[in-house]
Amino acid sequence: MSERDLRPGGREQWASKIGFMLAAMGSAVGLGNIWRFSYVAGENGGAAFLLLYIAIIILIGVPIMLAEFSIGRKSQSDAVGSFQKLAPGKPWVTAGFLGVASAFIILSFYGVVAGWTLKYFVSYLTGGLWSEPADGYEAFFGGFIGSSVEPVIWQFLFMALTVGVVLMGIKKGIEKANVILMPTLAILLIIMSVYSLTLGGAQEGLAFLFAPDWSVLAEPSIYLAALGQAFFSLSLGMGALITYGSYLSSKERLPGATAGIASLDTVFAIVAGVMIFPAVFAFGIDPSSGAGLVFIVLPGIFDQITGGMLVGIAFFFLLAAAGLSSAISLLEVAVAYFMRKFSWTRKKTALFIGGLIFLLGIPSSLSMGVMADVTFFGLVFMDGMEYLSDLFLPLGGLIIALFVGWGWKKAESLEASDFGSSGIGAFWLFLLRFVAPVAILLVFLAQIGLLDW
Ligand code: LEU
Repeated sequence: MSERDLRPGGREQWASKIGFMLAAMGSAVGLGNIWRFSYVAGENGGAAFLLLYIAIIILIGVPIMLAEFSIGRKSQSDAVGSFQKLAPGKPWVTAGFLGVASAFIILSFYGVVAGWTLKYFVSYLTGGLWSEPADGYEAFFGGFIGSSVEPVIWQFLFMALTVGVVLMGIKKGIEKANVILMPTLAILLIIMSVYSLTLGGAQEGLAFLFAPDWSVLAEPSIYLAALGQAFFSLSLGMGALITYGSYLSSKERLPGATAGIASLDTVFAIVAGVMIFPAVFAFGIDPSSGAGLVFIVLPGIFDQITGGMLVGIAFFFLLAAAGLSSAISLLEVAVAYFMRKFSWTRKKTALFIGGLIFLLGIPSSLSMGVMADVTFFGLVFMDGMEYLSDLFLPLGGLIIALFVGWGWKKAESLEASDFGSSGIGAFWLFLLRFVAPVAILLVFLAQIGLLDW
């Protein structure tokens, strides 16, 4: 890094506005849009879930995303340091600690799933998946994730890549990687969606995704699932966007960036749905079959396409890359915090924290096999970690909304967000002060069964 990249205080900055946008989009778009969105939507009834999800994005997700960017840019510090700087001695810093904890929790299992995508990429590359395995794609996937050693090796490789990029620093590492990969992934997803629609399950698949069966809304758990997925997919409540915002200079316009990032992320998820669900029905798979959905359905699609192995190579490469740009943002949360806290070098911090998170992820990987009987809250380890993130992220978001809505002076919030005195700024504050907190609280109450309807 050259001298010019550092400001007084020695922190880095994005090289350009587009670099920031791409990195934030890279954080948002990842396995969450494809792997997690499709299986959570599949488990929660499809279309009604999607509408609930979109409503949450607009009313809760977008306002909180802008709040996170505003906090980060204003404080020019990491997730914890931001609150300590902006509101010293106040309890708001809880949101920062929750963010760092969430980054650990999420990256631990995210690395496992991203490792699966690496395995699939390499299997396509080397011919292992060019034709359907003798006992089918489902058994292949089950056999792979259920084994003890191999998935952990892939998880290790993925974590090593993540650490490698974070080691290089935000500009050289994080900013560069996203420029080519993201648009390519978008194009491939669209092509695959169009193809998926020709497989014979188009009508059922589209109906599942777009024709709501409202009765599923009577199930209280759908609300936490949609809220948790919205936070996960937009990278909210985990400190990532505070941290990325802190590498911004004050020249940028935050509301436009926020709207762009949130829309893109949502479009990615919907296109992924259009790619997956028609194929799910064409192949007679149960949409609620869980976390393996894309790993079972997509190879089925590639199998039908002439030259499908090439598409398979490209797709799993891009999926792993999208996962990498998200994983980087998670690791950066923890690295930025510990670097400042203990005055460690970036290198030492990235290696140490990355190693710790890798170890924390091993039980998640094993919970697909030898540890399948070990449960907490009635869930296997990996599902338990996901459930914990469904709780932590909105909780962090709630505190952030209250902090910017009530903890800051109105003029301060409006200035930090670039809204100035515009009417839309007042509406944003209204969402942060009332709508988002009340909605999040209601979802929590519904989840613990205190809300009866
Ligand atoms: N937003 C990312 C995704 O959708 C995940 C996050 C945990 C960094 O994959």
